[in-house]
Amino acid sequence: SIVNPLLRTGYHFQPPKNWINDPNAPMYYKGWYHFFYQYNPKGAVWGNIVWAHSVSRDLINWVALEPALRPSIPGDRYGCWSGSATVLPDGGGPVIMYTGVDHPDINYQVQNVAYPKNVSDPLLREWVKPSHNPVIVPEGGINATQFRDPTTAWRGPGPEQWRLLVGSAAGSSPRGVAYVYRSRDFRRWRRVRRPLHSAPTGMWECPDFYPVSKGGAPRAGLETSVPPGPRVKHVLKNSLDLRRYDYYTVGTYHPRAERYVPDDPAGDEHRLRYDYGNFYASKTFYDPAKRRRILWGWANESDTAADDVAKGWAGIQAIPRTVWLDPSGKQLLQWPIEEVEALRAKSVTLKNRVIKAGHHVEVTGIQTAQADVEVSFEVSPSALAGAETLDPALAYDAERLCGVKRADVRGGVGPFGLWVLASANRKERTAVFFRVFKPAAGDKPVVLMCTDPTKSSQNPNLYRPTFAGFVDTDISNGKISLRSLIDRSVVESFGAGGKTCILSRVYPSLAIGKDARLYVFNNGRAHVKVSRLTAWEMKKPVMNGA
Ligand code: DQQ
Repeated sequence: SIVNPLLRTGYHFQPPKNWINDPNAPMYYKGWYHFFYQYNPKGAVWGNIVWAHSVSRDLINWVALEPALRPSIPGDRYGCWSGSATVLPDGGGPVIMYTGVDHPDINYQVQNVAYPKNVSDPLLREWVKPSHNPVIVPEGGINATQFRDPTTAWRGPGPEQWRLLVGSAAGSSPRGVAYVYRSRDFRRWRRVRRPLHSAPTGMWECPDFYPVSKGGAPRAGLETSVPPGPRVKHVLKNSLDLRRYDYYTVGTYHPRAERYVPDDPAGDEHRLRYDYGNFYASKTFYDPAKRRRILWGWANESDTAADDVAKGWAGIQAIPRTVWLDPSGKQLLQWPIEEVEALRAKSVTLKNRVIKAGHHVEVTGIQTAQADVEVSFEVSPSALAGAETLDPALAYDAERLCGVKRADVRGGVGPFGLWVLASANRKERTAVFFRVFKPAAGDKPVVLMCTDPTKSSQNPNLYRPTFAGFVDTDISNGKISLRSLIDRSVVESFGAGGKTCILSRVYPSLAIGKDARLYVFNNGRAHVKVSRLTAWEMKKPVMNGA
């Protein structure tokens, strides 16, 4: 089969060809952002995994270097899997801890360490693996086939000051587990007997653990070793192997006991997600240059493996996001890093445009296959009384709710939002929208955010589930905002200033290149006002020489 090359993303991180998956060891070092990722140098399917390496001054324009880690020692002969970097204090340079597979059939996993050959090279081109690898092996009943993805290390009390987590699974159900290891030198690691935390979710891949500032300046991040305190909470994120999504809890870290307790006792069941779409194996790092914490996440393809082979590539990284704690303390907020705005080119703006019930308006004057759209909606507060009632059986299941109440199902207040990557006849369109439900007595209205790609393409061989999350926002003033980053075969949306995010991969067959259009739609019974909408064409950055 032939896949239209115009479906390849323009400003999302990608190598020129082949398969990519997890982000690895993001860091800032001597004026450069470093990004490593799981990469198959031989094809567009998973396998032969090495650590590819790119560097950037701005997290947007990328230069590809030689792979940093490839199988070369007994401890990684069958693969260099995911891991993280720790930049040592006082000019000590960075250290990478990563998972090596040292046995082919059972995927026996160990943890290795690697150092730059030359810490004064800001590009960190060459990495060496000391002969004392592996430095952590599965012992004491740990399942050797479910033991991987070491985190960035942080410092705590005691002589073995460094700590990190390794993701695992224990028991037959099994529980997801994050084991803590301590070290003074990144060479000898000792496991703390009880894990930092565990939950009945299945295997935890790619754990991430970091402090966030409570009541701090908006968007401010904290260095990974900042200890807990009255103004510092911690976040634990895990990637669910079985469900293929990343979830997190906000909670309290107790360094002496090496325990973490989520604030919401049901947090491991309710499962706040960074993203309710296609976003996995994510990882954050602290950027000392701009004092922020940045989140990277992998977005897999949702076409067929055969199409990936035909394209010659598979997988992208989401646009890096700044993450910080919402003032409520209950969840995180995310926003595309400000640098992405440097790609904004020609724009159009709509102001105070009323979209009547059942109507839509096209946004014309720019090309929108590769665009950034920011929109503020307003419904009159009195119209909120006309919102639909929420089926109690679906009240906790955003995904099912959106599966039933798709973009084309007429509502009361909403569905309203954007049709992106739409064809001129609108046969193809991906809907990104909100739908408001009447509150139970005394509560605030419930806001659902959805991406509905069921009409995104005429191509029948695509995986196109609806994606959805609730938005914990007070819409009683009638206002809500949406931002969507559109990039040819990806739509990355941020609801209510980054409270709820959804990334979706779509592969139009008509709405490609110049033929892609953008609309605002309202399929509810209440009028909706677009108080302001600006859409920008996005330029193509330097992307690894592609
Ligand atoms: N991908 C890596 C593993 C990790 C998984 C292998 C998550 O280390 O657990 O490519 O996508």
